[in-house]
Amino acid sequence: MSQTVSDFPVGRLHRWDLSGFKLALLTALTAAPLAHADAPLEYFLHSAGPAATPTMHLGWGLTAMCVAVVVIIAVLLAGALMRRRPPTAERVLGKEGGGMAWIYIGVGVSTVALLVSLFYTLVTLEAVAQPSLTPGLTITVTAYDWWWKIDYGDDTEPANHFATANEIHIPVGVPVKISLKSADVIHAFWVPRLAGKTQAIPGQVNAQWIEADAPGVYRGQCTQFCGSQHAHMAFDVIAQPQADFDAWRSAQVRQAALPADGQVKDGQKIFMDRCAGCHAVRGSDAAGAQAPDLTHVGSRQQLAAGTLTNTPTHLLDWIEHAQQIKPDSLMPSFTLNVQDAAALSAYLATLR
Ligand code: HEC
Ligand SMILES: [Cu+2]
Repeated sequence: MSQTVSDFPVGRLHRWDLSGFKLALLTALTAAPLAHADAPLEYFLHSAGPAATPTMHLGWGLTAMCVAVVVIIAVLLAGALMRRRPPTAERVLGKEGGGMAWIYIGVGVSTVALLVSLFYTLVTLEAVAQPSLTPGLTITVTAYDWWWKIDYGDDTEPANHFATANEIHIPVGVPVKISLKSADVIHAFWVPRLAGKTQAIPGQVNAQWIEADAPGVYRGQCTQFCGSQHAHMAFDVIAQPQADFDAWRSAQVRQAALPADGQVKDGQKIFMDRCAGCHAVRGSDAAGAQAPDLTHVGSRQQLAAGTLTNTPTHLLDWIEHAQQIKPDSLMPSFTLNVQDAAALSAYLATLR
């Protein structure tokens, strides 16, 4: 039997379209977390280290339980709404029976579900409290309005002590202890893929540990509202193979080179006049302590706590327009003539 165009089941075609759409939506929803497995963002649905994995499993588990509760209640509610009832005249109060059973079931299931989630939460807290190995490396992180100071080593070992800003390097597969302080107000340190949140409280030293399973850049963010630029208080954790980490560390320990040529010398003079009160450059007389250490600023990927990518243009933009780029930040905007801007840029370019 031949089929003409008008016989074609349009209705069914329509339904096919819809199910294709649903399939695409479902695929997108389930694939999204996988596609983002390597995203360098605050992507908390895929953990990247043992301090975060138990918490992530707990999160998925509690979410699944909540979804199950909502679905079961929705089904029961739909069943109750669609159930046939006797005519009004025949309804007798209290005689139907069976109602109490649902109450016992509801209270019983809720009690079990809450106890299981309490127990699971306690087990998770215990699992992430301490790393399995004693951390070989301690990094002191101090939160400032609105940036992060990162200290490696301390004054007991001046030769190995250096400070950087908004960029934490760690070796892969090694637990690292974070000693957390605040210089002003309460902030919170959070690298979603590596560990839970920890507050940075003035006058107190809190501890957290992080460990990355694989090399990569893991984004962190202040998660306690700390003033107008709270949202621009990000940082990167860069996990590297041990050899790369050691190379990075020995490059950071080095002091800045002495300026050789004329323009760089002019730039350094401008820096000493206008910047050194706040910023330090090790190997020079600049020893300001209330702003990021700039000894190796050129080696960093971001400027001003994740606000700008670190390029020579952005660097000069930042110096001339800090108050427009990050209003209220504790760095003033500077007016520089073309010559001074070029000299300062030339000097800063040597700090890498
Ligand atoms: C009054 C103190 C002060 C002075 C003076 C000052 N800065 Fe800053 N600077 C800061 C603070 C505070 C920050 C951190 C701002 C933030 O991210 O919120 C900063 C950030 C920076 C950064 C970004 C560093 C990073 O790793 O993110 C650069 C580069 C910089 N300043 C360069 C300069 C230069 C060059 C001068 C002189 C022309 C200068 N600053 C003068 C306080 C100062
Ligand atoms: Cu903050």
